[in-house]
Amino acid sequence: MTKTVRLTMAQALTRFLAAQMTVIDGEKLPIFGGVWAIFGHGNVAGIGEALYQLRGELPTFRAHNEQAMTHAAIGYAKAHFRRRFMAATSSIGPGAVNMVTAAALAHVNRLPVLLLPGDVFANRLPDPVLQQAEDFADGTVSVNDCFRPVSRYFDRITRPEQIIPALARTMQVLTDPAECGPVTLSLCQDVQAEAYDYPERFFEERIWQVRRPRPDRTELNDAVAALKAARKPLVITGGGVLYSGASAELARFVEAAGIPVCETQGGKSSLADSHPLNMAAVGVTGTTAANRLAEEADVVLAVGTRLQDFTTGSWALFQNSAKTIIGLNAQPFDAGKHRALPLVADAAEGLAELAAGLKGWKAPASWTENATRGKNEWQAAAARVTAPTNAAYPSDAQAIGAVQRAMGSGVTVLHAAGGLPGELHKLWQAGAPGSYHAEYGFSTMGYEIAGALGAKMARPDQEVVVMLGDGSYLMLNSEIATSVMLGLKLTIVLLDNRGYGCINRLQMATGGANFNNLLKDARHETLPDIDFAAHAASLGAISQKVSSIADLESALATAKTNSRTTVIVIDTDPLVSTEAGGHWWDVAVPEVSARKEVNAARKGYEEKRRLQRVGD
Ligand SMILES: Cc1ncc(C[n+]2csc(CCOP(=O)(O)OP(=O)(O)O)c2C)c(N)n1
Ligand SMILES: [Mg+2]
Repeated sequence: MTKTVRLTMAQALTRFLAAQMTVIDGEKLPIFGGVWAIFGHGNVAGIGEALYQLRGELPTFRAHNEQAMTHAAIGYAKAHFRRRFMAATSSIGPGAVNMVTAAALAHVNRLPVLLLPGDVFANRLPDPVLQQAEDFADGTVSVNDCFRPVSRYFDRITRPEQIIPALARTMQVLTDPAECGPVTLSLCQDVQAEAYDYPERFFEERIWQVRRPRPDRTELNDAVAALKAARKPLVITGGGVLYSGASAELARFVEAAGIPVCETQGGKSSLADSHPLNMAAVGVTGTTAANRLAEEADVVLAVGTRLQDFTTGSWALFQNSAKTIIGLNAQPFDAGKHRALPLVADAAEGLAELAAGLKGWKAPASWTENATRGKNEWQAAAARVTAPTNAAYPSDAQAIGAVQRAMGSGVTVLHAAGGLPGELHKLWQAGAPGSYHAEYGFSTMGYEIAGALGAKMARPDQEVVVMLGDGSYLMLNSEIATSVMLGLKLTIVLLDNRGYGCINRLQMATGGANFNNLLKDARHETLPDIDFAAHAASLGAISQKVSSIADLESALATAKTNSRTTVIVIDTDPLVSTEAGGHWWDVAVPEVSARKEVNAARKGYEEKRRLQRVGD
């Protein structure tokens, strides 16, 4: 006879989550770091009661906004290289759909998070329950169907025993390097509270380890042959390198073969910035060192990258018409992009086997030397734009220089949207793998502070430095209060350029009038003069506004010694960005317009579009 235990579906769900473990550096740990929760009628009585029972083993954390708490869960998973993750539970209706943006963020970035929104009554008796949307034609639709396109796996739990297969599938998706992404289990609120006789074995402890698929022999032979024929090989590293923990294999591989490396936003810090073969950022926000090589490269080994448009310069960067791309990726969808030779494998395993296959083969010395020269030139250019200044309104680059000088490369720097991602991608000198935490897959304004809270939970002993603009701060700052409440200190550097600076620059570059981006160019009765330092202080942070780069550096030195979240605000210039490096990005310019600036921009646009590769 199967031994069973009578539990509600929510009690079974939480018990199961608490029993899932992983091993990191020899230490056995719960794979779920906890559950973020904002309660409402859709989850307080069901999952709320269950979480209370398990609060010792599966901690619950309260936040101020469902999107933000999901950002925190995602930041946690990313900072743990997807080895550990969190769940987030909301009520039904607005609480649930507040998580949809964050679900999309996790989906795009291939990051694991378990979403547990409450849903309408499965028994339909109270219909329409408070916050239920009514579809006139389809009784099975609820607002939680919005999660479907942004979940790797979606299920609606309408009977208590359904949670058994649903949780098995959940763990597959969350722990699989190829499938990894958000899972949504939409929990009908009556079913959360319904009991069932669950088999005891369902709650036995399980240990999950990273799966490391090795390459297929034919694919490996083809990739080795392509590399051996290369005269101008280049490696691009994406987030998959970090998630695989493949940095040491990467270094061994490129050092043995003398192949230069460049990094996507997600892949930055795969190698330390100081590594002589690291040309650093590639693409639209790339360095001249990386982009010059990318233009000429004849074999491009793309490791763990989605090859999104910022990496490929909207597919106009790699100009060598005879090039071959090798797609080393755990996910076949990515491995075969752009007619690549697919090499479906874990990054570390794939690199090790490629290194073995190359056996002493080396790239032509002139190509490697050319790369080193380019790196030196780039470093000189970067030093110029990040140097200290007395300017009243410093540039983002100058603020980055100050943060780098004050904090060094040992901190985790985190960012997501605005002008900073491009500047940091080009200019930040990353240290250890994962010390550069960019959410640039979805580039969500408002990821920064909440995501950093999750990153700090994952790495409590590290300084987590958030860099963000006034726009991102205003969009979602509430978790400053949570960081203070939980004693999770963040150092937040807020660059106030009084508006959406980067979009204003993009608007001008596409021939547009300055319109609706900077506050001064938006419809107003009174020009806002927002006191960010006072705002942050009201949420419990230590805060300060500084008026120079030198003051920023000394405020950061003090922030290092603070034990509470610290917000430092500095006014910056909205019009300046780093000219060195970079590449064209495809942003469609109107074909007809009454503005002559738009017409001129369209002409330039059409010329650039000719560089886009067609069919490869
Ligand atoms: C949620 C969201 N809405 C809109 C955008 C489009 N967007 C990208 S950057 C940006 C402006 C960001 O302003 P701010 O944070 O002040 O940074 P700045 O551009 O001034 O450096 C906007 C509106 C986005 N990325 N995310
Ligand atoms: Mg701004």
